[in-house]
Amino acid sequence: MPKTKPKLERPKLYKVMLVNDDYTPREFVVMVLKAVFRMSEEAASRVMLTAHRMGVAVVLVCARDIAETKSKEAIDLAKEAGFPLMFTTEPEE
Ligand code: TYC
Repeated sequence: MPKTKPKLERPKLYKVMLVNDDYTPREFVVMVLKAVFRMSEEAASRVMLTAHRMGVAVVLVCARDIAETKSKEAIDLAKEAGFPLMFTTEPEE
């Protein structure tokens, strides 16, 4: 009898996306990326500029719970400071 290997589904990965807006200062976006996503100044500036120019940028690809927790943390920081900065999460194809 052929051995049936139990298929272990790999958990789906999620993307955290940074969304551009017209009001949040660039420096604030960079600060949030560094504080919440532990990015270097250079990486944070690059991602911020990509979102600024293209409308959105991928910040992180990770497990769903981490993606959701981190994007909420980042949105909350912006809310406290009175900025409309937005992060979204979506499953990777
Ligand atoms: N567009 C903003 C500005 O010109 C800066 C910004 C960049 C805001 C990226 C959000 O995801 C963002 N002040």
